[in-house]
Amino acid sequence: MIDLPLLARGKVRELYAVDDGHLLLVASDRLSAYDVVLPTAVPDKGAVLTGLSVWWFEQLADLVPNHLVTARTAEYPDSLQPYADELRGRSMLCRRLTMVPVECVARGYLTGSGLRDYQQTGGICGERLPVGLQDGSRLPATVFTPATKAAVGDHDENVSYDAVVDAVGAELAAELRRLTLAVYGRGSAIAADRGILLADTKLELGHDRDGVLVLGDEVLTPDSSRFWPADGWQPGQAQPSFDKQYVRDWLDASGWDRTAPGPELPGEVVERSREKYVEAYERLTGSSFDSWLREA
Ligand code: PZK
Repeated sequence: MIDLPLLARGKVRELYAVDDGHLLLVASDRLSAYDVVLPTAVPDKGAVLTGLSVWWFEQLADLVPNHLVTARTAEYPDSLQPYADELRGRSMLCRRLTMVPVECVARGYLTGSGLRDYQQTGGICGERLPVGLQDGSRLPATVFTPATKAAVGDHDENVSYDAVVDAVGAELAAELRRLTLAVYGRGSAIAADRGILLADTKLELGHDRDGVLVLGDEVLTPDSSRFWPADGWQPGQAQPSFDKQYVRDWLDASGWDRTAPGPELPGEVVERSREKYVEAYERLTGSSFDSWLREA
């Protein structure tokens, strides 16, 4: 147990206060499927997602500064040293930001809440789209589809660009859109080189004490983005998820009604799922996952 003030708790992550200017973001090995956090953890999932985030922050550093101070536990403050073994590989010491109250999403492909909006309105977040698009279709151009955080347990609500302008002003809204599209562009280009499609991604940005807009949270992980194997891409149906498909297939076959708590996963499903997360790390970064654990 980490005896620090808990600032926020997500479905599978926790955020602790370290001191005035710093936070600790801790990724658990929990996994959510069909919006339910499953009772069985996937060993190393939290470390894979943290290692991926740290790697992506480096790949994006010329586009946008980020909140990462260090993910090396040896460099953590003395107050965290009692927890070093528990935190190694799956935590990031971050600068405290004032978060912008907008979930910044970029979509290059149509699926999920974007598909639902499209089917109901012919567009997403007020942006019209061509007729005839299907689940998984490539969009004619990447779209910024902002959302606002809903109450705990609820889904974020897609909002129009004008609503973002009303909430944060025209200047910041334009900067959020520019940075979100730039991050998606860089991320999708790198992923495509490795045979992976980046369907969409969600960013959180905040201002540091100097008023500079900074990328926060985790970035371009399988929990904040949809990654699809490029070779299986076929619009007109749900695309297989790079990381979670094996778990979803097993859950579908199990007869589970998708209500909490969800079934325990068998060992082979856990092991296969762990392998997919590690494979995602290694394919994207070109480095071994073990090297990440040694580095942290
Ligand atoms: C912050 N979240 C979302 C993430 C959770 C909740 N650097 C920062 N400074 C201030 N606030 C945040 C961050 C970051 N990142 C992020 N909420 C606040 C969130 C992870 C787990 F429970």
